[in-house]
Amino acid sequence: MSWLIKFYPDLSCFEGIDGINNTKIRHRLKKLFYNDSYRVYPYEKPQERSLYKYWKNRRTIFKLIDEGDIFLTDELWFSVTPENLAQFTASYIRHCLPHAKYVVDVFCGGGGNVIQFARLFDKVYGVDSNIDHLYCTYKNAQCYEVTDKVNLIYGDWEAVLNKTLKNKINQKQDCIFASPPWGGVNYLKQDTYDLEKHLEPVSLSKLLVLLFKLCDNVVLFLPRNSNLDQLSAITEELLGPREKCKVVYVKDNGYMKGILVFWGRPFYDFSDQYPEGNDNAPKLEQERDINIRMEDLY
Ligand code: MGP
Repeated sequence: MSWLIKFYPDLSCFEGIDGINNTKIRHRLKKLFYNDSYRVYPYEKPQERSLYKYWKNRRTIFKLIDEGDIFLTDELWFSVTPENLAQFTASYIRHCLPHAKYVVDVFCGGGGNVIQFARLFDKVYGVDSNIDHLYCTYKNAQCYEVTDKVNLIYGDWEAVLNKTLKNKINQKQDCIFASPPWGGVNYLKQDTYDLEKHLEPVSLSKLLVLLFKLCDNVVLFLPRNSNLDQLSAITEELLGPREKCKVVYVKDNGYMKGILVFWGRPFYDFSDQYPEGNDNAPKLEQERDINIRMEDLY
């Protein structure tokens, strides 16, 4: 049976790979399945020395990594969201958006976030323009037994969001998440990370312009040294002076890993769901609302 899967992998989870223009991509995908590419053998260090520190922390990336069914490219070693953080992100969004059905992960990479969203939502759409990464997401979702909740869409994020996902997302209820490439492991070399210059494939403002067109609830995972003044200025520019975003500094194992930035009222205004004094309202240890006019609100 396993040889059959090797020759005829189930590609039904993948969208955007049909048609004559995508022949090479389908061929590439089948080859990846056939060669069992990128499998992580948990006790073998990656060849690239700069990846050793990520390998040492491999069990924080995927807790099931020792089972031998996790798949990572070199780039994914350093960019996958560690499991605890992905779990926290998914459950915080679930609490704030109790009626959400769909979550879209725009640069889904190795599937760290996709897997945790799939556990808590009806459907997750994972988008990536790198077919090797989509393949890894699929394999990792298989390891966590969540492929039935996952749709993987190959293509440029802008085109996919505009064409394929526009009619599926409920603007008021669902959520778009993105952990875009930060430009590699050197992102900490500058004291402050410039979100307009260094974020890939486009600047923060360009990314947000499209995301806000599709959905009110947007969550980004960004470098811990991100320029908060830029976040504040861009929020004001795109949403007006009265809107704000919530910034949460997230740690794993005691170490700061990045910031989660939430746009959308349900992420900071709990008055509908939790009347005043109700202790069940989501609370975060380290959070900061960025607002242009803090004095108006407090
Ligand atoms: P890190 O800062 O490179 O490593 O990545 P660490 O373990 O904090 O070591 P230190 O030496 O910097 O203290 C920390 C986390 O940030 C990773 O696990 C990823 O979740 C995330 N991350 C890092 N990079 C370079 C990227 C990136 O390019 N894109 C995305 N989306 N996430 C990244």
